[in-house]
Amino acid sequence: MNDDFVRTICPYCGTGCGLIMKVRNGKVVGTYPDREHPVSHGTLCIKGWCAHEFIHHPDRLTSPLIRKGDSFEEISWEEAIALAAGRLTEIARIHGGDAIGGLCSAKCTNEENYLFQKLIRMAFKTNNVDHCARLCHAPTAAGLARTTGSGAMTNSISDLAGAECILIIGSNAAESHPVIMGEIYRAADRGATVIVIDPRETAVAQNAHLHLRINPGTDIPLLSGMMRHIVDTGLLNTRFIEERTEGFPELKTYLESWPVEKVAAECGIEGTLIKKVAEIYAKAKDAAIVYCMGITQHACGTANVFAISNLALLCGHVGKEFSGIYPLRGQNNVQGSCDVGGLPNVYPGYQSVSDPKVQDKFQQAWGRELSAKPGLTVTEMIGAAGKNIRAMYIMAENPAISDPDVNHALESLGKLDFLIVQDIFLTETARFAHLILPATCFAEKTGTYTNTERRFQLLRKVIDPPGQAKGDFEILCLLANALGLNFPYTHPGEVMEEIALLVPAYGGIRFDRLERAGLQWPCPDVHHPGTRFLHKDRFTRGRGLFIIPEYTPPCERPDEDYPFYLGTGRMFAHYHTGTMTRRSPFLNREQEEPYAEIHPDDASRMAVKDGDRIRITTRRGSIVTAARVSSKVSRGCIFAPFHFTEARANILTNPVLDPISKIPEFKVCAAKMEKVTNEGEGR
Ligand SMILES: Nc1nc2c(c(=O)[nH]1)N[C@H]1C(S)=C(S)[C@@H](COP(=O)(O)OP(=O)(O)OC[C@H]3O[C@@H](n4cnc5c(=O)[nH]c(N)nc54)[C@H](O)[C@@H]3O)O[C@H]1N2
Ligand SMILES: Nc1nc2c(c(=O)[nH]1)N[C@H]1C(S)=C(S)[C@@H](COP(=O)(O)OP(=O)(O)OC[C@H]3O[C@@H](n4cnc5c(=O)[nH]c(N)nc54)[C@H](O)[C@@H]3O)O[C@H]1N2
Ligand code: SF4
Ligand SMILES: [Mo]
Repeated sequence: MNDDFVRTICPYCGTGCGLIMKVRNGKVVGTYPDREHPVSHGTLCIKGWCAHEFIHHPDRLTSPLIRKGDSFEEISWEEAIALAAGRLTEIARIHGGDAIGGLCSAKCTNEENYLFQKLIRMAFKTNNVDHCARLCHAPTAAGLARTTGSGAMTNSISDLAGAECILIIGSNAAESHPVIMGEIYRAADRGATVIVIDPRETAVAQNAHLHLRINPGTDIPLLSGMMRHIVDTGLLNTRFIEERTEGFPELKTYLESWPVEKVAAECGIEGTLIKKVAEIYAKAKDAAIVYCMGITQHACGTANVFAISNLALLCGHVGKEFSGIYPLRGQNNVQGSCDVGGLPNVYPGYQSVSDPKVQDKFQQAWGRELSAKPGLTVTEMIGAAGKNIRAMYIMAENPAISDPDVNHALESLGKLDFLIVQDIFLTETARFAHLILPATCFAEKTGTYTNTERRFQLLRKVIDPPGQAKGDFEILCLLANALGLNFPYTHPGEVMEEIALLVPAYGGIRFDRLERAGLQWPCPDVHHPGTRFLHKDRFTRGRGLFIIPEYTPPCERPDEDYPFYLGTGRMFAHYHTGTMTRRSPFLNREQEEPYAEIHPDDASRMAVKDGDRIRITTRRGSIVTAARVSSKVSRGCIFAPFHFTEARANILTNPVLDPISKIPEFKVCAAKMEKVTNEGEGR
């Protein structure tokens, strides 16, 4: 029997590890690590090893489906595309183009996302296009763009191994980015000090030199206290501040309001420890700050990012090989989907939709009149569904589980005049659709993903799609042409060439240059080797800017009625809304059921034992789940992963938004809990 082996890229997280997929008789039967891959060097995490397991699942969508009452019926592609184009055109004619909203996807390729935003912008003259980056690193994009000029991770993953100090803030990399965690452990083996700032005792924290178990949502006081101590003890990098930054005097004045004693009380951390950590970071020759959702998913998410950027600038720990700011990007292609314009305020390459020169450039290139008005974000579109938004086109997102205050979101989705969902499975969101389009998964398509270190990588087609399923690329071209746009593309490489023409930083990206190790942007021309780290001699915006991080404590704090802090996030075996990992037998065996972690003292007060059922309630709703009694969470705190449809954590979460980036406060809200004694109750 002849097996084929095809090199490709992992479809899960933004690390972008290299996979080798083993094919037998047209089926993928195994996944192996790629030893020659520039990021993963022959390692994978458990999700990567299992990446083939959901591909041939019998639940895969294989035909377009149309809603008939409460069920769905198969229709042909011709009918499906004609219906989609006809209904969208009609709704735009009656209500205007701004009544249409589109969600593109960090799971799809750069080329697919480029086509998606081009389709929405051209066909409906609206900028209502956004995706899950809004729920993720929107504060990073907004924050770092203002302070440095670029919202991306400054350095490469391999640079971590050279740092002397690694400060990990609000990232559970051991479960969320395990291969990057491996790089951090390598640095520790070489003598680096690893410091973790996280309210939970995560696996990352357990293996760190120091763990600051802060009160949820108090990162700004903590980072300000550290900076204050660095300034007071003269450990700041005066030369770097003078030569490369602006705004320091204002920051210095602001820091006066954060004496270490006040910070200690707010964060629940001893002053001596805050000072010690500040000194280790400031004195290190090279130091990295790694952060993730514990920083961004707050109503002060962008201010949190300002605080991180300030700390790095204060010590000159950026713009160097082994020092930098590492926002670990979440989805396999969330860096790329933002880069190629899947956002409501910018065209590809972060070029503002409201800049007349930019608008003119894209009107010329695409040959249509475009809107200068920034569009709505994910949460705004779903909030306006059935009101200003009459129709939505959702490609590879599952907001019915991933959006905050999801009961409310579902009510809105149900009010749309027309909803198209394009997915590989019949998701909870697809159940609300009028039309479902069956797409191909990562193993059935060609294109590029951009990982967290800005590396364009080639995704290779491994096998043919199931049944009638079509690639997102092909579906977008069919729909665009039916809408009267001319999308003549036959291969994603042609789209990449179009992107390269419109975005100077990707000018040198070509498919044939990506074969071996990919290319890291900026890569302005076809001879450029790509860029390993940013801001070397000057920041993208010129000087690095200190911005005062206004502190707002969590919007809901525990009170008599809701005495607990509830936080939500991830666990190692599952991925987001579970569509893929929960259909992977091996991963599902690791964790089959929903659960929430509660502290042993809280458990014993309520006579709850491990595995007992508890009801968690917030001002939005309740879920019933199994208690996992664990001192990983602090007393008075609950942690619930959001992967489980039968106990949706997002029924509970607070939809309050960060005013700058509009990310919801997924990481903190107030909750109460009780033991469920009657099994039939509360389901
Ligand atoms: N297994 C797995 N891996 C994934 C994903 C997945 O679903 N499953 N998703 C991918 C995606 S899209 C993303 S965005 C990343 C997310 O990766 P992470 O951000 O690492 O994951 P989370 O579990 O959301 O949250 C990280 C940590 O933030 C901490 N935290 C909560 N509140 C605070 C706070 O106020 N301050 C601080 N300092 N910390 C806080 C939590 O305790 C938690 O340990 O993971 C990616 N990788
Ligand atoms: N409570 C809480 N909520 C959160 C978070 C949290 O920490 N706490 N984190 C937020 C974050 S950081 C993120 S990134 C979001 C993620 O939220 P979503 O993006 O909504 O979640 P996913 O499950 O990744 O959805 C991807 C969908 O794409 C489908 N799919 C996969 N590959 C393909 C493909 O190639 N083509 C097509 N057409 N479909 C495909 C999958 O089946 C799935 O339905 O969740 C957010 N929600
Ligand atoms: S670390 Fe991320 S990219 Fe690498 S194998 Fe695991 S899920 Fe895939
Ligand atoms: Mo994310």
